[in-house]
Amino acid sequence: MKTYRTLWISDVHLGTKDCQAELLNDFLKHHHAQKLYLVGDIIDGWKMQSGIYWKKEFTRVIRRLLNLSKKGVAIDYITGNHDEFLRRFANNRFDNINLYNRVIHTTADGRKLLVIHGDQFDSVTRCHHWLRFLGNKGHTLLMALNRGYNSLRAKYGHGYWSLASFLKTHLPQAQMYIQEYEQGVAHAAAKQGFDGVVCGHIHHAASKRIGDIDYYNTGDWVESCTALAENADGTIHLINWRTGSSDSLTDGQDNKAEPARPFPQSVAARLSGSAPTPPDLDSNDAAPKNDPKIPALIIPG
Ligand SMILES: [Mn+2]
Repeated sequence: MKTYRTLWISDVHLGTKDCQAELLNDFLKHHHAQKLYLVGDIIDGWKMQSGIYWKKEFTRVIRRLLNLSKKGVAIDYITGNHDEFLRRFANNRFDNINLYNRVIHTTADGRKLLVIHGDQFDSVTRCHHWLRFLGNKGHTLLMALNRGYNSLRAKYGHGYWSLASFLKTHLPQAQMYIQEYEQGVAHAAAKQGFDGVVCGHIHHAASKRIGDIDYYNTGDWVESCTALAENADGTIHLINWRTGSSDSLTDGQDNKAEPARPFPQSVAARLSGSAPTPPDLDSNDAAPKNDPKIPALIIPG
């Protein structure tokens, strides 16, 4: 059992076939923290509207979380767009779990991090066609293909191979989307005076520096099975429970500082709030302003 000061997980998507609840239960069994942030899309309310899919493992995840909170683990549930039905209840306490739309975390080394699901930043990317394509039917199809392919692989003794992350690293539009999203989030966090940001939403785990901002993305429990962990000294690293690896911000070649790139003027204007549709960052309880028809499970995996 490893003990941390803080753990962050997001994008579990309980209620969907691709949710890796078994791996998450196993992860929660082996990792302990004083504080646990659930950074949105834990329960997939959107998918449930088109029929309930529920497994015992999903109940086990919920029971485990409730048990942790009873045992004194402070749990903050940050709402996401797939569990946006919870947004109207933000700033309330359920059992021992606090519900927020965004929250500020102060690390042991004194950094102020904005913790937010991240769908609020969808408007900063210009790749909306890509978003729409992979958002609903495209994503469902992709994950079905991925499941079929991996069950074949398992049959012949091969390990898990992610079609989604293959596409993500090979399709320039996907790479562009991720980069614009990360830059947009970092830009907005810097504008508001934060030292860093923890988000999820795009199912692409990261722990890196963008300009002056520490950018952390929790990843997901659909494919990557990743979590962020803060040590007693305030350092934060990624844990990959599928591969068993862990990366810290200060080592590993992926963690080199990335310069904050100049923004297209229209995007910069929106982020600074001078245009009519700034990302919803200034209130704890406002509903998301982006088109709810654009699903948020954008870049799978
Ligand atoms: Mn999301």
